[in-house]
Amino acid sequence: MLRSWNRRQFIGGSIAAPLVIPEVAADALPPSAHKPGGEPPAYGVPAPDERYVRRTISEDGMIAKTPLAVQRGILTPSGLFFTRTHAGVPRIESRSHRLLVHGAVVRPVFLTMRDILRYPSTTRIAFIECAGNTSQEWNAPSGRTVSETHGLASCAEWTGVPLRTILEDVGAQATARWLLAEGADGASYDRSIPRDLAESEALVVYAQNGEMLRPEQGYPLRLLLPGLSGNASVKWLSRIALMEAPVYSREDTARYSEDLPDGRVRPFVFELGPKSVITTPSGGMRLDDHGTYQIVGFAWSGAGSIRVVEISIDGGATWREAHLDKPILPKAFTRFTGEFRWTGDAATVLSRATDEQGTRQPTREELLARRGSTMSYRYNAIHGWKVCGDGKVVRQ
Ligand SMILES: Nc1nc2c(c(=O)[nH]1)N[C@H]1C(S)=C(S)[C@@H](COP(=O)(O)O)O[C@H]1N2
Ligand SMILES: [Mo]
Repeated sequence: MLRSWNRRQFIGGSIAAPLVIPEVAADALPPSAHKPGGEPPAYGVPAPDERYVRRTISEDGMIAKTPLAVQRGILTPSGLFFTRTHAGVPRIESRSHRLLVHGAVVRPVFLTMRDILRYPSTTRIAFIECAGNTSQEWNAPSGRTVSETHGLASCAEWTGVPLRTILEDVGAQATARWLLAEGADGASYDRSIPRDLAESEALVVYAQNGEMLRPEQGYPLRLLLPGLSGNASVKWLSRIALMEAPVYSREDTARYSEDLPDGRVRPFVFELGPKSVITTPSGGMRLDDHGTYQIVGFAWSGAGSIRVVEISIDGGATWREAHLDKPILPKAFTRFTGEFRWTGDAATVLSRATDEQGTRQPTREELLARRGSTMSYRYNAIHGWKVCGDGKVVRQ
């Protein structure tokens, strides 16, 4: 069979001589080329060979981690987005869901999803990271794969209504410096959030990666606070109360406050520093032969966009700049790549990110010196993988 889709070639705008296409013997064609294929499914799913691509679910079912090693671009597919719940995934119907906005406002309202969809909307890409991501590294470094160590962070495109628009609409009073966000799940989950932090970028989100939210991401409505600790992005959002002071809820106090080295407690900590991790090669992989490999990873910062990522292949003795793929978006995953020649000797690969504020990801020693080892949240130190002499990749 002669395949002739390329009979003419255009050079400088004029038509060149016809190309001679080499012939291909019929039996050299792949079997799939001999017959018509099947119908596409009405809602597509990954190819059968990709069935191993799965979130890892904790024994109690409250945590599902993203398989970052096989995330190929900056957007986490919706079905692989990490999920953290405190009382499981509730089943909520869009048609009966309501958002109550009240407290220090001129016009308290119950908004239906139809009301929400009538507000002017906007779309942006942002990561969410659980404050507990990589928390095992504080005291007992463990975790074999990058999903185990860093899988409580994911990135998606979100669509919704700026919180500011809703606050203006209900006439939020100037004295209301705090808001309480509450979810409709069984966790009685509520968080007090400083209004200035929330109002600048927060979205009341109903869609993710171009379709309505997945149930585990908060269907039909969630808060998204780009760049801030994940627990502030309240899912199954059912109430926003405007207040003059925080309520000191369980989540505000027993959970997401921080013990300082001097014994005091710091409540309402939301910021996330620059962080990066190499996803290829990473724990559990194996290099086949000596030669050149591509290093791939993700970097992100709650403070804005990533300015530089550096890679070391000698355990931190020397560093060189990684290539950053575009787009480089604020408070989103940035994909970085670099080259690695594996000669067969053991090697340790590390990455460190610097964000637009000029803040550089610390070493573990620097982080512990600064924040003490009793910490359990917001660990963001440099992480490494060791390529052993037999090609096996394990944690550093
Ligand atoms: N209503 C409600 N919102 C919630 C939670 C919850 O348990 N209930 N978990 C929080 C925590 S701790 C995190 S890290 C993020 C995780 O968002 P995701 O599951 O969409 O990744 O949701 C937050 N919002
Ligand atoms: Mo979290």
